[in-house]
Amino acid sequence: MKQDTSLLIIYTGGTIGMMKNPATGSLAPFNFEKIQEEVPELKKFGFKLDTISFDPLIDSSNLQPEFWVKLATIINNNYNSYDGFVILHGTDTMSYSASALSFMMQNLTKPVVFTGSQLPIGTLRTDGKENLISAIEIAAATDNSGKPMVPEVSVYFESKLFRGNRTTKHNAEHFNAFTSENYPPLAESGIHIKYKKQYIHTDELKNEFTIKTAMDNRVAFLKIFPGISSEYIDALINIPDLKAIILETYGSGNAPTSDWFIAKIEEAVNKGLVIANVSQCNAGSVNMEQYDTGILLKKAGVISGYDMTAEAALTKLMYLLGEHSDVEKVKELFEVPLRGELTK
Ligand code: ASN
Repeated sequence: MKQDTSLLIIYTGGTIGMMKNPATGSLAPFNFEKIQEEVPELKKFGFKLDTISFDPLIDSSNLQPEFWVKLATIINNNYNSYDGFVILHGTDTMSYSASALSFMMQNLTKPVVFTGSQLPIGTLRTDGKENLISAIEIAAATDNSGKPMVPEVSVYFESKLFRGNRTTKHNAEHFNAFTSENYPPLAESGIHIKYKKQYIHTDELKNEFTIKTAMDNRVAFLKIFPGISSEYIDALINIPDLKAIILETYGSGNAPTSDWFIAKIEEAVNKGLVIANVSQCNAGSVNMEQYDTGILLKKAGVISGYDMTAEAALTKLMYLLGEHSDVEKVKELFEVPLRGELTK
């Protein structure tokens, strides 16, 4: 760690900073000063820790794309003044935000670590303290040459640091709320924090840091299920101005082979919609060449999400549609890794 390290903590809300509303018994966010009171250890870091709090603080289930723009703008405005950023965020949509930010930020060379907790920081058995303290340590960590250890968007939770756009919230009960089935952890903490340098993105990025904020939300999910009807698909593909549909398929990218189903997908492609294929499984990859049930989708013009999470696929499409009006360009870029979000 450098002598004059400075970090910015951006507090957006989430369970980590909530306490019980005595009237209703439900959890609502409280301010950052309260967090500091609960974690006096923060003073021991011995470097500059500044804080920006969102107003209002939100339960992350209320998140909208404008929130990502606000977050990216705060990082952009403060980029040159800090060595790294820690974002305190609700767990429910943390993987969406980490994915969105990874695409919106261009030429990132500093750590942006998302964390939160399953139990509020004021409760005895909270996981919030360890998550917060370790996330700060990771955001401040440098290698022997003084370069940040993890210059990418990551999620720290329950002793593991993951690439943000590879994560999914998979557990509503356990402290290990997040999983990254298709990419190994970037670091693991025990007595020491062990960084897995071979998995961390450390390419020299010469261009200046910028953000892109034109997220286009005219995107929809279509989860395939036994019994899906043509009316259901019709309703979706006829949404006015819809630009893209993410098909959540079975296994390695499979869907029904019925003529009516394939005809509906072809109809959507011919209307100019981007139809992308991600798997309902957390682990493994879409391979539309493995079974007849996938080949027909490919022939109909469906593009592959490979091993991308649904969260990464959604936010990547919002980002690409915001940046490019040419549908073919969107399709081309969707299938290539932009921030380490997919493996081909
Ligand atoms: N509902 C909370 C949120 O996402 C859940 C949490 O943070 N554990 O804001």
